[in-house]
Order: sequence, then C-alpha cells, then structure tokens
Amino acid sequence: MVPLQALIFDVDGTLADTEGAHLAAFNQAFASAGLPWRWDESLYVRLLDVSGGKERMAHYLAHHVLRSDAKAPGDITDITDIKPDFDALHAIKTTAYTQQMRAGALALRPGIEAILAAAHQAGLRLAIATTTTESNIDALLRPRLGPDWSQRFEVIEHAGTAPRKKPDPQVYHQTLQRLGLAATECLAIEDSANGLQAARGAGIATIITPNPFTAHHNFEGALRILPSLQDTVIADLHRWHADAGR
Ligand code: XBP
Ligand code: MG
Repeated sequence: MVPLQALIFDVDGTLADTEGAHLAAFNQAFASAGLPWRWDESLYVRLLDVSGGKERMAHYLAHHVLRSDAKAPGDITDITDIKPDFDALHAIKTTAYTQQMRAGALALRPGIEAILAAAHQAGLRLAIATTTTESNIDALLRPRLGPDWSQRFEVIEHAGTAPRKKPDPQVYHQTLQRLGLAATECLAIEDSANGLQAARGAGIATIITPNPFTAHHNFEGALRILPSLQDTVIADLHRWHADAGR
C-alpha cells in the first residue's frame, strides 16, 4: 500500500464556481472589442468542452461563426474577415475576470477552505494543476485565502507552464514531477470530464465534484463523485486512496 502524500486541486469549477464569471468576462471582452459575439449559458456549457480561453474563442470562431449556416438570414456581413487578435482579446477578458474576482463576491466551494486547512494540518502536501491563466488564480485566492495563499501550495501549474490544455495530462505530469511523487501517492480533485481525463492520463486517482456547468459530463473512471467536499474529512481521502490502490 502506497500512502497518500499529496492532494492536487483543479481551480475553475473545483475551488470555486468560476465559470459564470469567466462567461461574463468573455462577453465583456467581445463588447469592448466591438465583436458581435454574445455567449449565453447554454452555449457556454458546450464551449467548455474546449479547455483554455483562447482555444475556446478560436473554436467558437471556427465552429460557430465561420460555419456559413451560422449566419442569420439576410446577414451580409463578410464573416471571412473576422480574425480577432485572440491574445489581445484574451488579455481584455483576463482583466475583466480578475477585476470581478478581486471584488471578492464569489466564495470558495463548500468544504474547500476546511479541507485545505485539514490537509495541511495532517501533513498532506498541496498542489494546483489548472488550465487557467496564472493571474486568475491569484485574483481568486488572494481575497479568500489571504496574501500568502500561494505558500499553501508547494506546486502551482497553470496555462503559462503547461500549454497543452486538459484533457492532455501535461499539467498533471509536470505537477507530479515537481512534487517528486508517483501518481499513486496522490489524489486529484476535479470538476470536469477534461480534468478527469487529464488526471487519469497521468495515472492519478481522481475525485470529482461536479458543478452546474459540468453536471452532465461523463465521469466514468472517477474514484468518487461528490456534490462537494463539504462533508469530506482527511480520513475519507486516505480510505478512498487506499481503495484506489487495491
Ligand atoms: C478551466 C478552463 C479555463 C477557464 C478560462 O480551467 O478551461 O480555461 O475556463 O480560463 P481549470 P482562461 O483547469 O482550472 O478547470 O480564459 O484563463 O483560459
Ligand atoms: Mg475545472
């Protein structure tokens, strides 16, 4: 039996229900760039199948805008010349998102703060493996966990360090490497099918806490599917981890 050494947390949808705020920030960026794009929640739920904000916008352009049948009847706009500068657009989106997060309205998901504190107390090592942009993590966690939040996490991997986005396992491989641990010594906590696939792709047993944007995802292969970590204690994590090793 390999003892549990570390917990690796996803960010968006896992530490907090952030996708609604990401959606608002995308739409703010489109408006300020003068782009006739507006994403509603049902479309965004589908677009979330593509990890990464820039990748999601490029996917939208290719599959929802440039497709000729996507045009409204009589719409004579020559869509072929819509080539947004995705880097610039994503920078506007990230500013809009971080402003929302720094305003502090959004709470961490139930049980997250308690499990982080209990894990630290129990000597479990903590890491973050996310697809999102680095500045988004600070904007989310600084107002909620304090200015020294990053000291709680030994390793923080994000879009800047792992450009191949989930479901590619790169971000988890790199997290394991920097922790110096085997996949079997860790548990991952995720909210989405892409996240589950990425963690499983690196061989890590994964606990899923779905949210309204991901509840319909296929979570086959998950170690546990829980509504949240609210009722989870460290002993549960050790037990489930031991089960995974059997
Ligand atoms: C989820 C994502 C992110 C966010 C948007 O990240 O796919 O891309 O939706 O953030 P996580 P960016 O792995 O934490 O669930 O616009 O910064 O990409
Ligand atoms: Mg997520």
